[in-house]
Amino acid sequence: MLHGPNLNLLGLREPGIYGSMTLIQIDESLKLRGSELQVGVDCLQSNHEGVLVDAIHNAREKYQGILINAGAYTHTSVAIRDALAGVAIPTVEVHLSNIYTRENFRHHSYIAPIAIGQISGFGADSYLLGLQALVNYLSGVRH
Ligand code: CA2
Repeated sequence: MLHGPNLNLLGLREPGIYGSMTLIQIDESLKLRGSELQVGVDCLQSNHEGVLVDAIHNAREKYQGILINAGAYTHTSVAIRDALAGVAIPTVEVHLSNIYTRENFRHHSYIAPIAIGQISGFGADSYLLGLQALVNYLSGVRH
């Protein structure tokens, strides 16, 4: 699980847009659901694009899937998109808010075209839905 910039502020500010759960609580919920699904989940948050790019590179041969909320880098970062495409690890993009009902600049995602899929607008549930979707994909489950 990769969390992008400012997501360390979750639950501390702007609960109206992003909900009241903290990042630690979201990570705990992912690890718990992961254990129910019999997969391990490691989580990293960074406010720095290069740290996220390095983490994606380091995911090669260590992780089978990537769940990412790249935050504002979703809408700006060709580098993160290229890293994800470069390692070719199945990726699910998640967002707390519905990026399509917000400002126009949030409507475009550089990541979406190279992701398996995107889940946006379900608050903290987006992460759990994204994890389920990623595990289903990796297990070959199709609905
Ligand atoms: O809805 C999402 O998950 C976003 O990825 C969140 C990003 C935003 O730039 C994207 O357009 C959509 C912003 C994350 C900032 O999180 C904060 C949390 C609490 C207080 C302030 C910012």
